[in-house]
Amino acid sequence: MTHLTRRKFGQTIAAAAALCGASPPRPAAAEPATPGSLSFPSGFLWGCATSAYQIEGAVTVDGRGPSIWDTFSHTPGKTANGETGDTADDSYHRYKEDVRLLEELGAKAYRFSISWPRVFPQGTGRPNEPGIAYYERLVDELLQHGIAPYPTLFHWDLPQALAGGWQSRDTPHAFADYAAFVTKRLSDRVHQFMTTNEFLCFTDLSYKIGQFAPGLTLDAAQVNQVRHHGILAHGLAVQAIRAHAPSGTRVGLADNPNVYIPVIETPEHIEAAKRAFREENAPFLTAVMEGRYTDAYLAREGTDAPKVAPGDMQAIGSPLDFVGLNVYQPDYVRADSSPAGYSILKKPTSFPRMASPWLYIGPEVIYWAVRTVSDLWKPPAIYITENGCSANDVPDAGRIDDTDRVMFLRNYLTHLHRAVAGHYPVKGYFLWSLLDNYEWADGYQKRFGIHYVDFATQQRIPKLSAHWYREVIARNAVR
Ligand code: PNW
Repeated sequence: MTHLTRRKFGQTIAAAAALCGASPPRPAAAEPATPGSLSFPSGFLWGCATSAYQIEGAVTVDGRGPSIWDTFSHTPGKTANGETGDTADDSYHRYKEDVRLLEELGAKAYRFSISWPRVFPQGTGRPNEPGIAYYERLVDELLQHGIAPYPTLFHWDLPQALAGGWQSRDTPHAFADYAAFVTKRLSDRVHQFMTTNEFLCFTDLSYKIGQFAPGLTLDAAQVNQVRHHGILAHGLAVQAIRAHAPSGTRVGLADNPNVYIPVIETPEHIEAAKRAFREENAPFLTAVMEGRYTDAYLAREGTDAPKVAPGDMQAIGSPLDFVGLNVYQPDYVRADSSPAGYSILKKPTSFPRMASPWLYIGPEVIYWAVRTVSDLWKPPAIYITENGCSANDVPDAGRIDDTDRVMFLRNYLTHLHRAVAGHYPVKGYFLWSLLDNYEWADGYQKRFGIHYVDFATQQRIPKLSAHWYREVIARNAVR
C-alpha cells in the first residue's frame, strides 16, 4: 500500500465513523489551516437556536396557561394539516437529551426562549412556580455542560388571557413585569437576555396579514399601534432587566430586519442599500436603535401613524449591549433618482430557494446585515441569532444526507467570515435550528433542524449538517 492510499483509507474510515455518529479520532493539536480555510476569532460563540412553542410540547403540563398559538393552531384551517405544538419535540421532558446534542456538537451557547404562559399562565398576576423552575433546570443543565444560556423572553407565544393581545397598551407593561420576574430568578446564572424575537412576525404577519396567531387583518392605523406596542414591550423589558439584574448582565434583542444587498458594490448602490435598510425597517429596528420614528415613516403613515405616549420613545431607544440578527433571505437594492433614492428589485422566478417558498438563497445577505447595522448604528456587539434553512430531508437507511443544507450553511458562513475579516463586531452565530420542530403555520413538514426528529418516536438523528457543523466548531473555521 502506498503512503497516499493509506492516508486516503484512513480518511475514509474517519468520514464513515462521522457519518455513523461516532466521533472520528481528532488530532491532539489544532489542525493546520487548510489552504483557503477561513478562521474565526478565538472565542467566537458558536451555538444553536430554538423556541419554546416550537419544541417544548407539554402545553398543559405543570400549570402552563394557553397561548395565542394554542388557540390559533387548534382553529381549523390555520396551520398545515391542522398541526399544533401540543407535543412538538417534547423537549420539555427531553431537555437533557437535547443539551447532550448541543454538547456533542461542541456548541458554546444555546439560544432558547422562555414561555411567558408557563411563567404567568394568565399573562400577569401570580407566577407559576413549576413554570419558572423548568427554566432553572434547563439553565443548570446547560451550565453543567459548559454551554452559555442565551434566553429570549418572547418568541410569539403570547398568553391568551391578555385581553386585546398586542393591540392593548397593557401588554407591553405586562411583558415588563414578566421580564422583571424572570430576571430576578435567573440573572444569578444567566448573563445575557434577549427581549423579543422578530417584530415583523408577531406584529405584521399576525395582525395585518393574519398568517400567524392571532390571525387578524387590521387596518393600517391599528397595525401601526400593534407595532408600536411591540417595540415598546422590548424597551420596557430592557429597563426592567437592567433594574433587576447584576451589572454586567448584557441585554439585547433578536430581530429580522429586511436586509438589502447593493446590486453592485459601488458607493452609490451601497449608500442606497443602507438608506433602504434604515427606511424599510423604520417601525422596528430603526426606531429601537434611534429612539425615534424616521420623518419619512411618520410622513408616509400620516394620520395612521402610531399614538406615542410621553416616555415611550425613550424606553424604546434604551441602549443595548448587543443586537441579534436573524438572517435568512436577501433583497437587492439599486440607487435611482426617485425621491427615496433607491428601488428594491423584484426577484426573477428562477431565483433559487430552499424548501420554504420564502427562503431565497443569498449568502451575501449575512455580510450586508452585519455591515449595514454596524455602519448605521455602531452597536457594541452583533450576534447572528438565527440562520439556517428548511430542506426536504428524507432518511435513507437511517442517514440524512442534507447536502443542500450544508451547501447553504457553508456559503452563508463564508460570507459571515467576510464581516469578521472586515472587523465588524460580530461575536457569535446561532444556527436555526438544533432540531426539526414546529414551523408555525407550516406545521411539521418544513424541517429546519440539523438533527432529524422522527415525530412518531421522538428519536433524534444527527443529519450530515450536524457532523459538518461540529467540524466548523472544532476548527473554529469554515472550510
Ligand atoms: C423565524 N418569513 O421566523 C423564526 O424566528 C423562527 O421561529 C422560525 O422557525 C424560523 O425563522 C424559520 O422560519 C420566520 O416568512 C418566519 O419571511 C417567517 C419568515 C421569516 C422568519
